[in-house]
Amino acid sequence: AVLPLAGPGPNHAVDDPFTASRAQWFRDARFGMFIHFGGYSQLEGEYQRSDGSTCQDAEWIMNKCKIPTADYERLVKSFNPAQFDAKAVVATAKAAGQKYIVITSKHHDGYAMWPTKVNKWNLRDHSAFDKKRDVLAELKAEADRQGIRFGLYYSTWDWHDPDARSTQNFARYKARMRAQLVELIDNYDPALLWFDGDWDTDNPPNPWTKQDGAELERFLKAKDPDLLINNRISKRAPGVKERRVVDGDFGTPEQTFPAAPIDGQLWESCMTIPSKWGFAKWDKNFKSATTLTRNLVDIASRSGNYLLNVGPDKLGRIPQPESDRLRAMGSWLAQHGDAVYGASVASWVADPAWGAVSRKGDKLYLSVYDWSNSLHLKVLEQFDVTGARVLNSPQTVTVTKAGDGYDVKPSGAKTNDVATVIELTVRGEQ
Ligand code: FHN
Repeated sequence: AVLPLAGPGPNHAVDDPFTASRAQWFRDARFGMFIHFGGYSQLEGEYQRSDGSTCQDAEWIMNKCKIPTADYERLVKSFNPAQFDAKAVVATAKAAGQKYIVITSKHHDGYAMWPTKVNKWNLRDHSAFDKKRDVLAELKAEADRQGIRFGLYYSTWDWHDPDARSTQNFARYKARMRAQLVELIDNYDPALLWFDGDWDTDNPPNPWTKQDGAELERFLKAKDPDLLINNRISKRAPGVKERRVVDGDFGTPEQTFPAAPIDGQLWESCMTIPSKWGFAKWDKNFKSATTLTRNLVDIASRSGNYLLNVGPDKLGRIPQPESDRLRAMGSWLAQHGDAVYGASVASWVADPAWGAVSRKGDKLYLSVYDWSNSLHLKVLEQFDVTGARVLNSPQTVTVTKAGDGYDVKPSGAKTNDVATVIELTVRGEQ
């Protein structure tokens, strides 16, 4: 079949109207929940070697601790996340102010979190879990019920399937991978597919080619034209840290975010709350709610999304320190969400040292973290200020022309320790 040039198909120009309309929900959402949950969760970050020593890792434990496949299979056989509660997970995302969820359907260990018919290496056929349950179906149904978009992570890299490492048999692996992706689309209707393991140049010898990525993207979008797909479906350009869009719809910086918007591209920064993605009982260095909230504000002010990860334990529960931080972010967002949702870069002003500025329509949102200096706004393109207020506060705000921009002075002290938000109504040339 000949695919049309416009419409469904690989489309990497974010300004293209087709991509822009498909991506509108994503651009407005700004904040999502990533969930790393898989066979590795059963090990909770620790592996006892036969010599009695302990090796620690998390979702990479099979690879990093060099666990023989048979031993890993034996350990995962007792995986029983009986306390996975989709309603509670989605409620936590809602309470955090997150607008979408992306859960690992298959990580690098190849273990499928749904009852795939492609192999037996999955949560239905290889676990101690209730055979009638399907965590992806439960989460999808609950996300629909609570009005949250649903996305699936899928690792193209696979440590379990021998054909994934074999140049000779790679076509067989590709066929199985396609079959699994068709199952995922048909059964769970994801709004977004999040690929990983991007066969980059760091992992030779790798049979996957850039052409394979482009073909897969075309195949998936022909099946569902509304799908959003991240850039890791294909090889990334070597050495490009920000993980810009080469293929797919959006770039994926990881554990970091860029200092400015990425060339008009859609992007989403994914990040952990402690250090690892999957649950590890020793992993306790949690970022503070203040840091996480400011990251979100900074990211929105650079036109990006923040996909913040949780790693459920072997019973399927989101760790308390993670849900505590998410709830704290949600309570800040409940009062200051205008600075984030649907907001993007405020290109009329320079990035300030005291916080971040985002823009939505005729409003600028000044999120102030640091009050040690006066609030000066350096103007790059002229605009008039026709109104000003402090969100969630009766304070008045004085805005005066000063030097290369405006001085902004609220009538009182900060209203919030994470960030106080001043809203300016502006009128520009355009
Ligand atoms: O190796 C994975 C890692 O476990 C995790 O899934 C992250 C999430 O973006 N991606 C990979 C590394 O780039």
